[in-house]
Amino acid sequence: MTTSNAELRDWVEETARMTKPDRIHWCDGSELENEDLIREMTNGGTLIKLNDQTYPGCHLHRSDPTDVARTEHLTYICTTNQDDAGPNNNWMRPEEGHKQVNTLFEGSMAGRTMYVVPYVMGPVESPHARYGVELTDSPYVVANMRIMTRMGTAALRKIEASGEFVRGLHSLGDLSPERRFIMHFPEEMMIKSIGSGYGGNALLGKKCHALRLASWQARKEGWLAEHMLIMGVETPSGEIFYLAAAFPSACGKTNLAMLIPPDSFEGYRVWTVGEDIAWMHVGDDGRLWAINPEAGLFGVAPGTSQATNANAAATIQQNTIFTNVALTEDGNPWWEGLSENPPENLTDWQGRKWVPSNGPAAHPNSRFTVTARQLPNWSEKMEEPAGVPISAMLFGGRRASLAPLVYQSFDWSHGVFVGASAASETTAASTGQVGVVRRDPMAMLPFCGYNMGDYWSHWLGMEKKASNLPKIFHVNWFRQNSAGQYLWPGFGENIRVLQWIIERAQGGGEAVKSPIGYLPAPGAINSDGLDISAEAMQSLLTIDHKEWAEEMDGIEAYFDKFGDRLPAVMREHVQRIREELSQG
Ligand code: SAT
Ligand code: MN
Repeated sequence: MTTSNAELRDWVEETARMTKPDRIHWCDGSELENEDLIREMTNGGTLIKLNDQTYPGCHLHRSDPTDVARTEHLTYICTTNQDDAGPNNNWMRPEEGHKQVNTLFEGSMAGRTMYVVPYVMGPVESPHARYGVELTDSPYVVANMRIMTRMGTAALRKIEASGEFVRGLHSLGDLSPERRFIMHFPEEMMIKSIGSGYGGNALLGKKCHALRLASWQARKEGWLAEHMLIMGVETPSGEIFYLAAAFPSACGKTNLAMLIPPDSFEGYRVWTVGEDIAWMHVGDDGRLWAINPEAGLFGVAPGTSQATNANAAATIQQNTIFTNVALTEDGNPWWEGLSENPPENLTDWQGRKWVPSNGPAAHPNSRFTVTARQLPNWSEKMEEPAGVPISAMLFGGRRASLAPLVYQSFDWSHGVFVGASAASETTAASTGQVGVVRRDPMAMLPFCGYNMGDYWSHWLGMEKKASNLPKIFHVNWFRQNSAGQYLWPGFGENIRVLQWIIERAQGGGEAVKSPIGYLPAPGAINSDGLDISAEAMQSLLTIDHKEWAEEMDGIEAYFDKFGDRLPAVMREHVQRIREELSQG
């Protein structure tokens, strides 16, 4: 196969001259092609077939032990001006960036096949969909891209018709962290990634295209590309309200998107439209309409179970690729949290007989890849070209202290401030220390493809473009007491918070004004049938003025890094909140 698009053809040939693959394979996305790939990988040992009775169509992949998470320190935005990348990104000049990686790509595919993977991000017929082509020497990447995007012939036809596509070049190289780079060239709509086979580093449609490059494009074109889930909450009246929510990686986005309300919430249902990324455009009605650019789920396995996320648990029972989970002697996948006690004779994520002294059996960032269509609560709106209208946006993270369970911003501008000042404890989704608080504006810190100061200006500017923007909230499911116990039960019970959010977005719901925003009035969060003390509820819904005053210092110091790219109104929010906090 080849293509009528000369630019694509030339680029494939040019790349082959540099990387020297033995073969070139143009992916059509068919079932047959996938079977061939899977067979090749199982024969070659990079995939292990799981028990066909209990996990039909499922496979396990073990990555290189040094290649298990995104590597933010090796991720670059290459722009002509350093200020355009901003203090939130590692930067290189485009010429330098190309030079740095091209030497590594030289002959990197020798002995391997180069796969040409055309893909669409978004429903294929959506006017908001975007196209890309990933050239990769990893069949594992191809199999994952087939699940995560609309990949194959239909995508190629779209590319040929429009002529526009993001170019993504990926090679495993020698998998050495010393020779690993994830380079973005937004001015050329190009990505070059080498030395890693891991999710966000290697499935280029995801974070590299749908967030870093798309955010750059979205700013130019007046829309938003965000690290947000999209969920529909159906209320007993049958109406469905769509929410978008941004949390840093591994902070429960997947669980929230698939929430199952407790029995006492009769008539409530949650529909999943997306669990990681939202592209939002202003509709004719002045509202923000969101599509999910992805087609699959790339979720964290540990902690996923019938009890915590029955929808995900059911979804990953078939046709799923597991990465870096443990293996039972019956050929089933296993991870911490799947069952209370680990089964006997486990093989750990590195293929060794598991002994507790070696640490967890499954890697803390082990993952499952599966088509969203298998979700019991799959929303058919996921295929809707126009997307869904968003009523409310949620920002949040993991905060053991400080942030209350929920609060509402006063208006759009204040909501942008709330998102911009969000912080969270770090998780295993990225290499580096786990559990330290870092600012993660809009959960986009690792994914914003340009200067965050400009990004906030762009967010603020949406007010001029849209007459009916969503209401903005902040949530924190992870508040702890002094003994380190979680105060809020989380999971399905989070519907209680969503209920208040939906009421507020409709202009109802009881609230009290505080310096940081509207807090739920006492009793406004439905706690019927919930085993929670009045004291716990109170600490979840009150703010400590002294702690918040310190937080304002931290926020201001963070904002200072953005110099004159920081929109002035952000400092005004800090000032106002400070003054109100000091008034008691
Ligand atoms: O590996 S990914 O970047 O796709 C997952 C995540 O960190 O959110
Ligand atoms: Mn994510």
